[in-house]
Amino acid sequence: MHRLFVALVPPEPVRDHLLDIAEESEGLRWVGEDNLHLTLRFIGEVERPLAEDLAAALATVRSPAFALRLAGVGTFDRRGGGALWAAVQPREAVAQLAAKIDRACSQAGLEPEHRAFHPHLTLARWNGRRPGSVPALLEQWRGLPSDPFEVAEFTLFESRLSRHGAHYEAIASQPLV
Ligand code: 2AM
Repeated sequence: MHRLFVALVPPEPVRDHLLDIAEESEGLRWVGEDNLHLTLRFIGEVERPLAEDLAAALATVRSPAFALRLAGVGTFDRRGGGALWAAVQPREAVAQLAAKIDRACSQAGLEPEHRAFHPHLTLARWNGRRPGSVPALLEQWRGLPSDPFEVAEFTLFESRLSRHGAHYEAIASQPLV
């Protein structure tokens, strides 16, 4: 089985900027710079033939390149833990791309995604209760100044779990034109 998802990877200066203050807070597991991404479509576990059909369908997606910028931070509280994430603007551009990718996944045989799309870049996670450092991080990053950056491709990733945590391997990238 292959655990797949489709995502955007922001350029390196943006990833550096996002993780600049990572080491200053306790109780959070920061996402490694190589793992920072914005998920466009979570696929989950699929068998090899479907993975190949998905890759082929994603290679047919035609969508324009667009500019995004970071737009503040927020938190999710989930079962047993939570996450700190960065938002992006304009959300419409990224939502349109996600919708095209979802259609391609449906053509390859997946059920359409019924959950609402909440574009975000997960920055850090925690287990259990929210660490005391989170309110200060939210305050500090409220404005999260960022120049626009160009989104010129999207990538099909395979997530592999190891003793050291999740590692995301790029399977194929599709240019946006
Ligand atoms: P997250 O960043 O909000 O945790 C690889 O695991 C990517 O897929 C991450 O971006 C993760 O989102 C997302 N992901 C993992 N499990 C998911 C699920 N069940 N539904 C939607 N997205 C998921």
